[in-house]
Amino acid sequence: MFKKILVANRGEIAVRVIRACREMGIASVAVYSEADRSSLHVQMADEAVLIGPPPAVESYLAVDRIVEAVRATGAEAVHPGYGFLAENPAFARRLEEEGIVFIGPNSRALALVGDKVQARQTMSEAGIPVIPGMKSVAASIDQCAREALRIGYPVMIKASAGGGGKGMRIVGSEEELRPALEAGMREAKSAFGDDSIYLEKYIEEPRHVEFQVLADNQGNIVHLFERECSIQRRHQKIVEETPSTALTPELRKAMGEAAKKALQVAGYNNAGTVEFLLDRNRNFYFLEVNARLQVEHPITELVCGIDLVHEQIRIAAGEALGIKQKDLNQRGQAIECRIYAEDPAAGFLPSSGKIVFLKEPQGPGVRVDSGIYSGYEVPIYYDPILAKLIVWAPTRRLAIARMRAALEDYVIMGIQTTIPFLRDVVSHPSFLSGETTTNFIPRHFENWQENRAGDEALQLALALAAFYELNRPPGAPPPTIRARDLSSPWKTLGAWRIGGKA
Ligand code: MV4
Repeated sequence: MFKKILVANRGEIAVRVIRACREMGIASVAVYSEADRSSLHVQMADEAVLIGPPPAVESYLAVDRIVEAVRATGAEAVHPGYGFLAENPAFARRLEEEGIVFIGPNSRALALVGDKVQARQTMSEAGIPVIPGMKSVAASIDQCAREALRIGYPVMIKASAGGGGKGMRIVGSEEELRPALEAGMREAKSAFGDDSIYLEKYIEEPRHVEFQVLADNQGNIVHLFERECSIQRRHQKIVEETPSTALTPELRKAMGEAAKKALQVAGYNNAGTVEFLLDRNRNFYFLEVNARLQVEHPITELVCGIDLVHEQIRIAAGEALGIKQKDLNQRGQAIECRIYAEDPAAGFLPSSGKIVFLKEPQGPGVRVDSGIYSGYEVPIYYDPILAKLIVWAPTRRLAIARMRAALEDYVIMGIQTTIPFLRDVVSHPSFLSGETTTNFIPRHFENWQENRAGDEALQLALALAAFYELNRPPGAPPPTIRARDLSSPWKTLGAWRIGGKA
C-alpha cells in the first residue's frame, strides 16, 4: 500500500480524499494556490505545498508544478478528485511516464472515453444501446442534412470533444439546421478548441441515470447500481438520489450489465461512471463515461456500504477487488443536495465573501462533505461548490423528511447559498412523487424567489444576532437563537443577507 498520496485538488473533494488517506494510514499532501492559503484541505493534510497563483491554469491545472510537488514530498500516487486534471489523458500519461501512480483509469482508456464519437462507436459495436445518430463526426452540412432526415427530426447537435452541454443544439426542422450547425461548431471551437460535431435523435424529457462501476487491474468488475441525476440546472446537477424511482429490478440489471460491459470494452480500470439517458418508454441509451470519482459518489456509498475512495486507492495500489457482484445490494434511500455559493434569487449569480457564521446539520443518517468553516473566505476563482448534504434513511419518504429537516437546520451566513432553493426543490410535490426528469427545474422553478417570512421582528432579531456574531469580542459566547423562541429561525437565518453584500 502507498505510504503517501498527493491530492491534486481543493475544497470538499480534497478534504474527502484526505480523510480516506488518514483512515487508511496513508500520509496526505495537499497542494494549494495563493487564494487557498487558509482552505480546509490545507489545514487537514499532513503536508501542504503552495503551487502557484490563484488562476487554476497556473496552479491546480499546472502539471509541472504538481509533478514537482510530488517529487518534493516523495508521494507515490496522485488522487485528482473531480474537475481540474481528473480526466486529462495527458496528465495521466505524464504521471505514468514519471513512475507516479494516477489514482484513476489508465491514460489510454481515459482518452478513448473522452472522445464522445469514439466512445459511441466502441459501445455500439459492443452491443450497448446508443442514441440513434451519426457514426462519425460530420464532414459537411449536406451530410448533416441527409443524416438528420434519416434519423428524423428533432435532432440534437453535439460536440465530439464535448460534455457539459457545450455546443449542444436542438434542431426541430431542416430550415433550422444550417444556422444551428454553424453556432454549435463555433461554440465547440471556443470551448474545446475542436469544432467536430455530430447529430443524434433528440430524446424529449429524458431522465439521467448513471451507474457506478469499479474495475481492478486484474479484470474484476462490479457495478454499484445507479444514481438518478435528472434534477439539473444548465447542466449543473442540484439533487441526486439512489435508487432511482424510474427503474424496475429487470431494467436495473440490464443497465448494470451494460455499464460493466461499457467499461470492459474501453479497457478501463479504477472507478468510473456510465451515464445513460432513459426515455419516456424507459428505453435506455449510453450517453458518456465519467472517468473520475464523481461529486455525487456519497449516495452510492450510503446505500451500498462501500467507501469508493478506499476502493480507488486499493485498486491503484494493485490490489484485487474484494467485492463480488452477488454480495452487493441497495439498502434504503440516499439523497444528496449540492450547496453552492450562488444566489438562487438572482439567477444563480456566484456569491463570494466571508462565511461569518456556519452551522452544519447533524443527526442520524446525515452526512456533510464540506470544504468550509466559520470565518472561511470563499474565493472567487473556482467552482462555487461549498459542501454537499447527504442523507440516508430506510425509505424514500423518510429520506426526504430527513433532507428537509437538515436543510432547515443548515445555516450559512455572510454569503448567499442555494440552501433556500433546495428546501423548495425537495418539498415539491413532483419530487415527492418521483417525477424527476431533466425538465424538472425549468418547469417548476423558472424565476424562483424565496418565500421569506414576513415577520419583521423575527428578521430584526436575526439581523441583530448576525451583527453581534460579526462583532463578537474574543471569548464572548456565540449568539443563541432557539427554535422554540421563533417560528422558523433557521430558515430565515440561512436566507438573511449579511456582511457587506446586503
Ligand atoms: C441529449 C438529450 C436529448 N437527446 N441527447 C446534456 C449533457 C450532455 N452530456 C448530454 N445531454 C443531453 N443529451 C439527446 N440525443 C438531452 C440532454 C440533456 C440532459 C442530459 C442529462 C442531464 C440533464 C440534461 C439536461 C438537458 C439536456
